[in-house]
Amino acid sequence: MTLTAAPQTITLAPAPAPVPTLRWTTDAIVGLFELPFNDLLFRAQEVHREHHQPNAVQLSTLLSIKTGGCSEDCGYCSQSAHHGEAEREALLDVDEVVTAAKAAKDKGATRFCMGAAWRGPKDKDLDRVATMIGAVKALGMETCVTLGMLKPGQAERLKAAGLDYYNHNLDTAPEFYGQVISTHSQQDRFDTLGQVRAAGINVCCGGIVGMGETRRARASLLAELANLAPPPESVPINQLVPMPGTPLENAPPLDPFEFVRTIAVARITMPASLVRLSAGRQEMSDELQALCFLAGANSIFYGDKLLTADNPEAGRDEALFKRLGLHAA
Ligand code: SAM
Ligand code: DTB
Ligand code: SF4
Repeated sequence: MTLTAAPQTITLAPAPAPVPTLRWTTDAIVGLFELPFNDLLFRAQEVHREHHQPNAVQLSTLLSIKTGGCSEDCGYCSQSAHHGEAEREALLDVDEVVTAAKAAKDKGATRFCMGAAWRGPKDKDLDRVATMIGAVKALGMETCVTLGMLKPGQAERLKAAGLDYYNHNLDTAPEFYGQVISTHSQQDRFDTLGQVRAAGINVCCGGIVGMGETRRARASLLAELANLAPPPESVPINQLVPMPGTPLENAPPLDPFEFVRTIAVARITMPASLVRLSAGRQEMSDELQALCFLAGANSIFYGDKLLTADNPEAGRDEALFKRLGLHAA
Protein backbone atom coordinates (compact mmCIF):
# COMPACT_ATOMS: atom_id res chain seq x y z
CA MET A 1 0.00 0.00 0.00
CA THR A 2 1.27 3.46 -0.75
CA LEU A 3 0.37 6.42 1.30
CA THR A 4 -1.07 9.26 -0.65
CA ALA A 5 -1.99 12.58 0.83
CA ALA A 6 -5.67 13.44 0.61
CA PRO A 7 -6.29 16.62 -1.35
CA GLN A 8 -6.60 19.44 1.12
CA THR A 9 -7.78 22.99 1.11
CA ILE A 10 -5.36 25.00 3.16
CA THR A 11 -6.76 28.08 4.78
CA LEU A 12 -4.11 30.53 5.86
CA ALA A 13 -4.71 31.70 9.41
CA PRO A 14 -4.12 35.38 10.08
CA ALA A 15 -0.51 36.05 11.07
CA PRO A 16 -0.14 35.82 14.86
CA ALA A 17 0.68 39.00 16.72
CA PRO A 18 4.47 39.22 17.26
CA VAL A 19 5.45 37.70 20.58
CA PRO A 20 7.49 40.23 22.56
CA THR A 21 10.98 38.87 23.33
CA LEU A 22 11.29 38.15 27.02
CA ARG A 23 14.14 40.23 28.39
CA TRP A 24 15.81 39.61 31.71
CA THR A 25 16.58 42.70 33.75
CA THR A 26 19.62 42.82 36.02
CA ASP A 27 17.25 43.54 38.94
CA ALA A 28 15.23 40.38 38.24
CA ILE A 29 18.43 38.35 38.10
CA VAL A 30 19.73 39.87 41.34
CA GLY A 31 16.37 38.74 42.78
CA LEU A 32 17.18 35.15 41.77
CA PHE A 33 20.65 35.39 43.35
CA GLU A 34 19.03 36.59 46.59
CA LEU A 35 16.68 33.62 46.95
CA PRO A 36 17.38 31.24 49.82
CA PHE A 37 19.94 28.72 48.52
CA ASN A 38 17.55 25.75 48.65
CA ASP A 39 14.78 27.64 46.86
CA LEU A 40 17.19 28.72 44.12
CA LEU A 41 18.49 25.19 43.61
CA PHE A 42 14.96 23.77 43.59
CA ARG A 43 13.92 26.19 40.84
CA ALA A 44 17.06 25.46 38.86
CA GLN A 45 16.39 21.69 39.11
CA GLU A 46 12.81 22.19 37.95
CA VAL A 47 13.98 24.11 34.87
CA HIS A 48 16.79 21.63 34.28
CA ARG A 49 14.49 18.61 34.31
CA GLU A 50 12.01 20.30 32.02
CA HIS A 51 14.65 20.82 29.33
CA HIS A 52 17.41 18.24 29.77
CA GLN A 53 18.14 14.67 30.79
CA PRO A 54 18.77 15.08 34.54
CA ASN A 55 21.89 12.93 34.81
CA ALA A 56 23.58 13.50 31.44
CA VAL A 57 26.73 15.62 31.16
CA GLN A 58 28.30 16.60 27.85
CA LEU A 59 32.10 16.23 27.62
CA SER A 60 34.26 18.74 25.70
CA THR A 61 38.04 18.48 25.46
CA LEU A 62 40.22 21.56 25.01
CA LEU A 63 43.50 21.94 23.15
CA SER A 64 45.59 25.07 22.90
CA ILE A 65 46.58 25.16 19.22
CA LYS A 66 48.58 28.38 19.57
CA THR A 67 49.85 29.42 22.97
CA GLY A 68 51.01 32.70 24.52
CA GLY A 69 52.24 36.00 23.12
CA CYS A 70 48.75 37.48 22.69
CA SER A 71 48.54 41.23 22.03
CA GLU A 72 45.53 41.63 24.36
CA ASP A 73 45.85 42.58 28.04
CA CYS A 74 43.03 40.51 29.61
CA GLY A 75 43.87 40.68 33.32
CA TYR A 76 43.14 37.01 34.00
CA CYS A 77 45.08 35.48 31.14
CA SER A 78 48.43 33.69 31.30
CA GLN A 79 48.76 34.05 27.53
CA SER A 80 48.81 37.85 27.31
CA ALA A 81 52.13 39.30 26.08
CA HIS A 82 51.56 42.11 28.64
CA HIS A 83 51.91 39.90 31.72
CA GLY A 84 51.42 36.23 30.85
CA GLU A 85 53.96 33.62 31.83
CA ALA A 86 52.72 30.82 29.55
CA GLU A 87 55.40 29.29 27.36
CA ARG A 88 54.91 30.56 23.80
CA GLU A 89 54.20 28.02 21.08
CA ALA A 90 53.50 28.54 17.37
CA LEU A 91 50.36 27.26 15.65
CA LEU A 92 50.38 23.46 15.93
CA ASP A 93 50.56 21.14 12.95
CA VAL A 94 47.35 19.49 11.84
CA ASP A 95 48.72 16.02 12.71
CA GLU A 96 49.32 16.97 16.36
CA VAL A 97 45.76 18.25 16.62
CA VAL A 98 44.26 15.12 15.07
CA THR A 99 46.25 12.90 17.45
CA ALA A 100 44.92 14.87 20.45
CA ALA A 101 41.36 14.81 19.11
CA LYS A 102 41.49 11.02 18.59
CA ALA A 103 42.71 10.55 22.17
CA ALA A 104 39.89 12.78 23.44
CA LYS A 105 37.31 10.82 21.45
CA ASP A 106 38.67 7.52 22.77
CA LYS A 107 38.23 8.85 26.32
CA GLY A 108 34.59 9.74 25.60
CA ALA A 109 34.62 13.43 24.63
CA THR A 110 32.05 14.40 22.00
CA ARG A 111 33.26 17.93 21.29
CA PHE A 112 36.82 19.09 20.58
CA CYS A 113 37.58 22.75 21.28
CA MET A 114 40.65 24.39 19.80
CA GLY A 115 41.85 27.65 21.35
CA ALA A 116 44.34 30.18 20.01
CA ALA A 117 45.93 33.10 21.87
CA TRP A 118 45.16 35.67 19.21
CA ARG A 119 43.41 39.04 19.17
CA GLY A 120 41.99 37.54 15.99
CA PRO A 121 43.16 35.15 13.27
CA LYS A 122 45.10 36.22 10.17
CA ASP A 123 43.62 34.92 6.92
CA LYS A 124 46.68 32.72 6.32
CA ASP A 125 46.31 31.10 9.78
CA LEU A 126 42.69 30.39 9.02
CA ASP A 127 43.67 27.99 6.21
CA ARG A 128 45.38 25.67 8.67
CA VAL A 129 42.60 26.03 11.25
CA ALA A 130 40.07 25.14 8.53
CA THR A 131 42.05 21.96 7.78
CA MET A 132 42.07 21.13 11.52
CA ILE A 133 38.29 21.58 11.71
CA GLY A 134 37.72 19.30 8.72
CA ALA A 135 40.03 16.62 10.14
CA VAL A 136 38.44 16.66 13.62
CA LYS A 137 34.96 16.58 12.13
CA ALA A 138 35.99 13.56 10.05
CA LEU A 139 36.58 11.71 13.34
CA GLY A 140 32.89 12.18 14.11
CA MET A 141 33.34 14.83 16.80
CA GLU A 142 31.66 18.20 17.17
CA THR A 143 34.11 21.02 16.52
CA CYS A 144 34.58 24.28 18.39
CA VAL A 145 37.23 26.97 17.98
CA THR A 146 38.03 30.11 19.94
CA LEU A 147 40.30 32.38 17.94
CA GLY A 148 39.43 35.89 19.14
CA MET A 149 37.75 38.62 17.10
CA LEU A 150 36.74 37.80 13.52
CA LYS A 151 36.95 40.02 10.46
CA PRO A 152 34.16 40.03 7.86
CA GLY A 153 34.20 36.82 5.82
CA GLN A 154 36.15 34.75 8.36
CA ALA A 155 33.07 33.25 10.06
CA GLU A 156 31.81 32.08 6.66
CA ARG A 157 35.15 30.38 6.00
CA LEU A 158 34.93 28.57 9.33
CA LYS A 159 31.36 27.51 8.60
CA ALA A 160 32.42 26.17 5.20
CA ALA A 161 35.16 24.15 6.94
CA GLY A 162 32.44 22.43 8.97
CA LEU A 163 32.68 24.33 12.26
CA ASP A 164 29.87 23.58 14.73
CA TYR A 165 30.56 26.09 17.57
CA TYR A 166 32.52 29.31 18.00
CA ASN A 167 33.50 30.21 21.57
CA HIS A 168 33.71 33.92 22.29
CA ASN A 169 32.94 35.00 25.85
CA LEU A 170 31.46 38.27 27.07
CA ASP A 171 33.62 37.49 30.09
CA THR A 172 32.30 40.04 32.60
CA ALA A 173 29.71 42.75 33.15
CA PRO A 174 29.88 45.77 30.84
CA GLU A 175 30.46 48.06 33.85
CA PHE A 176 33.46 45.95 35.01
CA TYR A 177 34.93 45.15 31.58
CA GLY A 178 37.25 48.15 31.38
CA GLN A 179 38.83 47.28 34.73
CA VAL A 180 39.93 43.90 33.39
CA ILE A 181 40.66 44.49 29.68
CA SER A 182 41.72 47.70 27.90
CA THR A 183 42.82 46.49 24.43
CA HIS A 184 39.33 45.70 23.16
CA SER A 185 35.79 46.51 24.22
CA GLN A 186 32.80 44.38 24.96
CA GLN A 187 31.17 45.87 21.86
CA ASP A 188 33.97 44.23 19.82
CA ARG A 189 32.91 40.91 21.32
CA PHE A 190 29.24 41.50 20.38
CA ASP A 191 30.33 42.31 16.82
CA THR A 192 32.11 38.97 16.47
CA LEU A 193 29.18 37.11 18.04
CA GLY A 194 26.90 38.72 15.43
CA GLN A 195 29.14 37.49 12.62
CA VAL A 196 29.20 33.98 14.08
CA ARG A 197 25.39 33.88 14.29
CA ALA A 198 24.96 35.33 10.81
CA ALA A 199 27.21 32.58 9.41
CA GLY A 200 24.97 29.93 10.98
CA ILE A 201 27.53 28.70 13.54
CA ASN A 202 26.35 27.77 17.05
CA VAL A 203 27.41 30.23 19.73
CA CYS A 204 29.39 29.23 22.83
CA CYS A 205 29.51 32.30 25.06
CA GLY A 206 29.92 32.75 28.80
CA GLY A 207 32.21 34.44 31.24
CA ILE A 208 34.43 34.35 34.30
CA VAL A 209 33.45 34.87 37.91
CA GLY A 210 35.71 35.42 40.91
CA MET A 211 37.58 38.42 39.53
CA GLY A 212 36.49 40.69 42.40
CA GLU A 213 33.25 41.70 40.66
CA THR A 214 30.09 42.35 42.67
CA ARG A 215 27.06 40.06 42.72
CA ARG A 216 25.22 42.71 40.71
CA ALA A 217 27.98 42.53 38.09
CA ARG A 218 27.56 38.75 37.89
CA ALA A 219 23.82 39.31 37.41
CA SER A 220 24.50 41.93 34.76
CA LEU A 221 26.75 39.52 32.79
CA LEU A 222 24.07 36.81 32.95
CA ALA A 223 21.44 39.32 31.77
CA GLU A 224 23.58 40.12 28.74
CA LEU A 225 23.99 36.42 27.94
CA ALA A 226 20.33 35.52 28.50
CA ASN A 227 19.15 38.47 26.39
CA LEU A 228 21.16 37.46 23.34
CA ALA A 229 18.53 36.50 20.79
CA PRO A 230 18.70 33.55 20.77
CA PRO A 231 20.72 32.81 23.92
CA PRO A 232 24.02 30.95 23.35
CA GLU A 233 23.71 27.21 22.74
CA SER A 234 26.60 26.69 25.18
CA VAL A 235 27.37 28.84 28.21
CA PRO A 236 30.77 28.26 29.84
CA ILE A 237 30.90 29.55 33.41
CA ASN A 238 34.56 29.84 34.36
CA GLN A 239 35.79 30.36 37.89
CA LEU A 240 38.94 32.48 37.75
CA VAL A 241 42.08 30.36 37.87
CA PRO A 242 44.52 32.85 39.39
CA MET A 243 47.52 32.58 37.07
CA PRO A 244 50.98 33.67 38.29
CA GLY A 245 52.12 37.05 36.97
CA THR A 246 48.64 38.22 35.94
CA PRO A 247 47.04 41.32 37.51
CA LEU A 248 44.37 39.02 38.99
CA GLU A 249 46.71 36.48 40.56
CA ASN A 250 45.72 37.67 44.05
CA ALA A 251 42.00 38.18 43.45
CA PRO A 252 40.04 37.24 46.59
CA PRO A 253 38.48 33.78 46.19
CA LEU A 254 34.75 33.66 45.54
CA ASP A 255 32.44 32.06 48.13
CA PRO A 256 31.85 28.57 46.65
CA PHE A 257 28.08 28.87 47.27
CA GLU A 258 28.08 32.07 45.20
CA PHE A 259 29.62 30.07 42.35
CA VAL A 260 26.84 27.47 42.67
CA ARG A 261 24.27 30.28 42.68
CA THR A 262 25.78 31.63 39.46
CA ILE A 263 25.35 28.23 37.78
CA ALA A 264 21.76 27.97 39.05
CA VAL A 265 20.88 31.44 37.77
CA ALA A 266 22.45 30.65 34.38
CA ARG A 267 20.30 27.50 34.21
CA ILE A 268 17.08 29.38 35.08
CA THR A 269 17.70 32.27 32.69
CA MET A 270 18.95 30.09 29.78
CA PRO A 271 16.80 26.96 30.13
CA ALA A 272 17.68 25.27 26.84
CA SER A 273 21.42 25.99 26.83
CA LEU A 274 24.20 23.66 27.86
CA VAL A 275 25.67 25.28 30.97
CA ARG A 276 29.33 24.29 31.24
CA LEU A 277 31.11 24.03 34.57
CA SER A 278 34.35 25.28 33.03
CA ALA A 279 37.70 26.57 34.34
CA GLY A 280 38.41 26.15 38.03
CA ARG A 281 37.23 22.56 38.56
CA GLN A 282 40.72 21.41 39.56
CA GLU A 283 40.47 23.71 42.58
CA MET A 284 36.92 22.50 43.49
CA SER A 285 36.02 19.65 45.81
CA ASP A 286 33.89 16.80 44.50
CA GLU A 287 31.08 18.03 46.76
CA LEU A 288 31.16 21.51 45.24
CA GLN A 289 31.06 20.07 41.74
CA ALA A 290 28.10 17.87 42.75
CA LEU A 291 26.23 21.02 43.86
CA CYS A 292 27.02 22.61 40.48
CA PHE A 293 25.48 19.60 38.68
CA LEU A 294 22.46 19.86 40.98
CA ALA A 295 22.23 23.55 40.07
CA GLY A 296 21.97 22.64 36.38
CA ALA A 297 25.49 22.38 34.97
CA ASN A 298 25.39 19.74 32.24
CA SER A 299 28.71 20.06 30.46
CA ILE A 300 32.37 20.05 31.53
CA PHE A 301 35.84 20.38 30.08
CA TYR A 302 37.23 16.87 30.24
CA GLY A 303 40.94 16.04 30.11
CA ASP A 304 43.87 16.99 32.32
CA LYS A 305 44.57 20.38 30.75
CA LEU A 306 42.48 23.43 29.90
CA LEU A 307 44.56 25.77 27.70
CA THR A 308 47.50 26.41 30.03
CA ALA A 309 45.94 25.60 33.43
CA ASP A 310 45.38 22.17 34.97
CA ASN A 311 42.03 20.41 34.87
CA PRO A 312 41.07 17.22 36.77
CA GLU A 313 42.54 13.97 35.44
CA ALA A 314 40.00 11.89 33.49
CA GLY A 315 40.14 9.23 36.22
CA ARG A 316 38.95 11.69 38.88
CA ASP A 317 35.98 12.67 36.69
CA GLU A 318 35.14 9.06 35.93
CA ALA A 319 35.12 8.25 39.65
CA LEU A 320 32.98 11.31 40.40
CA PHE A 321 30.45 10.44 37.68
CA LYS A 322 30.21 6.92 39.08
CA ARG A 323 29.62 8.15 42.63
CA LEU A 324 26.92 10.57 41.45
CA GLY A 325 25.27 8.28 38.89
CA LEU A 326 26.04 10.73 36.09
CA HIS A 327 26.72 9.62 32.55
CA ALA A 328 28.32 11.20 29.49
CA ALA A 329 25.73 12.70 27.16
N1 SAM B 1 41.91 34.61 22.60
C1 SAM B 1 40.61 34.14 22.51
C2 SAM B 1 39.62 34.94 23.30
O1 SAM B 1 40.00 35.67 24.19
O2 SAM B 1 38.43 34.81 23.01
C3 SAM B 1 40.45 32.66 22.87
C4 SAM B 1 41.18 32.12 24.06
S1 SAM B 1 40.76 32.81 25.65
C5 SAM B 1 41.98 32.06 26.68
C6 SAM B 1 39.21 31.99 26.03
C7 SAM B 1 38.54 32.28 27.36
O3 SAM B 1 39.25 31.63 28.40
C8 SAM B 1 38.46 33.70 27.81
O4 SAM B 1 37.43 34.41 27.19
C9 SAM B 1 38.19 33.55 29.31
O5 SAM B 1 36.81 33.50 29.57
C10 SAM B 1 38.82 32.19 29.64
N2 SAM B 1 39.98 32.32 30.53
C11 SAM B 1 41.20 32.72 30.20
N3 SAM B 1 42.03 32.72 31.27
C12 SAM B 1 41.29 32.30 32.32
C13 SAM B 1 41.57 32.10 33.71
N4 SAM B 1 42.77 32.34 34.22
N5 SAM B 1 40.58 31.66 34.51
C14 SAM B 1 39.36 31.42 33.99
N6 SAM B 1 39.03 31.60 32.69
C15 SAM B 1 39.98 32.03 31.86
C1 DTB C 1 36.10 28.98 28.11
O1 DTB C 1 35.10 29.65 28.43
N1 DTB C 1 36.95 28.44 28.97
C2 DTB C 1 38.01 27.76 28.27
C3 DTB C 1 37.55 27.84 26.79
N2 DTB C 1 36.41 28.69 26.87
C4 DTB C 1 38.48 28.22 25.74
C5 DTB C 1 39.35 28.30 28.58
C6 DTB C 1 39.68 28.32 30.05
C7 DTB C 1 41.08 28.80 30.22
C8 DTB C 1 41.56 28.64 31.61
C9 DTB C 1 42.93 29.14 31.82
C10 DTB C 1 44.01 28.47 31.02
O2 DTB C 1 43.97 27.27 30.75
O3 DTB C 1 44.97 29.18 30.70
FE1 SF4 D 1 44.51 36.94 24.36
FE2 SF4 D 1 42.25 35.57 24.70
FE3 SF4 D 1 44.13 35.64 26.64
FE4 SF4 D 1 42.71 37.83 26.11
S1 SF4 D 1 41.90 35.87 26.89
S2 SF4 D 1 44.93 37.72 26.40
S3 SF4 D 1 42.44 37.67 23.90
S4 SF4 D 1 44.33 34.72 24.65
